[in-house]
Amino acid sequence: MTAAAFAARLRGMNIPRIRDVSVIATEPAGVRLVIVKLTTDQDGLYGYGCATFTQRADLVVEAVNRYLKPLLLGRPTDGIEDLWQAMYNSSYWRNGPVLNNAISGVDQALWDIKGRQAGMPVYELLGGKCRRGAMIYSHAAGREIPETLDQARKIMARGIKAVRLQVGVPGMAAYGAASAPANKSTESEQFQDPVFEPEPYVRRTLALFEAARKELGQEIELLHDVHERVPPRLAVQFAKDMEQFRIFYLEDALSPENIDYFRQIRAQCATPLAMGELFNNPHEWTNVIRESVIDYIRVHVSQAGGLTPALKIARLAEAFNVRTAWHGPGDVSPVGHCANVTLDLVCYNFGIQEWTFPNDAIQEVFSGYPVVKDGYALANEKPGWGVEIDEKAAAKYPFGTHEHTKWNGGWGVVRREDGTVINQ
Ligand code: GCO
Ligand code: MG
Repeated sequence: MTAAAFAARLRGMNIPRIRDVSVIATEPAGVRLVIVKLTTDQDGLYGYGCATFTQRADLVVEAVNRYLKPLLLGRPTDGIEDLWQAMYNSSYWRNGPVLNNAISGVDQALWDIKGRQAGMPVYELLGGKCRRGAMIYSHAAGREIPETLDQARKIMARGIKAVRLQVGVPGMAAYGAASAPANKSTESEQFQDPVFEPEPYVRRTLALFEAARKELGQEIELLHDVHERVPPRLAVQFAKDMEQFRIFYLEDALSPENIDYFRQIRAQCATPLAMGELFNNPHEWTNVIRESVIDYIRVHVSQAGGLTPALKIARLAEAFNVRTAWHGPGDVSPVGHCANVTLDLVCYNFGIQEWTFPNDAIQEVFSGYPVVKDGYALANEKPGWGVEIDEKAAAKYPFGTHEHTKWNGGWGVVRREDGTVINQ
């Protein structure tokens, strides 16, 4: 569009209204992604938002179609905060993962529309960049320690400056790493599930970081994700034992139910702590930020309800010297990764950005996946998020069998040796 056309567009721009709300449900990389598309009454003006809660993706699709769509049709798109509050309060009960993700899809699409209208990337609407790129980290995982370290070397060879290390525990389920087939806990049917024991996992992880520092050196930034799988008392000791390796951060040392224990970890060691991907409720992130008992807030942006609340979280965190490290695994859509990078670039208290590189199928469905150069993720310079979605291609990757409905699918049931289900 010519500059004159833009200028004409900007002067007395008439306010678009929502003509359609649709959902793109696709899994080009075998992980279920949910994107909301808002189409306005102005020709060619639409926006996309990430609403990905991969374990209950179908429910998010229903929440958008059955509740948010009727609420929003015909509404003007210009008041983003106003619409966000209306959606958030319209269910009376709130702060749950399904509705928050549905709201995020609409919220991020409204920001995309605003950027497309203005002819600017969303980061410009938020005041522009305060860094040229966002330092990323990538995942290295293996069944055995040498395998994890080999993966880490490959990541470092690509100029990436930070690596998350995870390793399997022989004979046990160790989420986030390739594990040997986990032994079944007992002969009785009820307890026939993979076993995970915290102490062997902790010993194994300490050995992993011992070897990593010896073989990879001191410069590389190392991270680890506990996935809230050890009892709080052990988490305190584990964080203390990890201090010697001077890691970038230890993530999810506690489950959301046990975040008060962060005070004890904080009082006993200097290991940097990250938490937040499982948070839904403002009281979860507000308390750990206000007390500065963590160093990095790791919220899954769509889980908090989108860009609008994430901006509030980032600003709150800045006041308490907590830095951002937005959740960025494979179960965040390319639109969500753009929202992450936007936040990374505009917020002063950026920490690090978890990164997932797209496979060919993702690139076939989504254009505009943020580019990584020398270990830094760069924003799209196109209006809005800068993402376009080929919906025909997306339809080639429909939601497959619901592994999340299988007893040991997705985030399956894992038990202690004695048969107790592990959730923290
Ligand atoms: C991370 C997360 C993932 C989650 C996954 C769950 O830090 O990237 O912990 O490993 O387990 O996003 O669906
Ligand atoms: Mg995690």
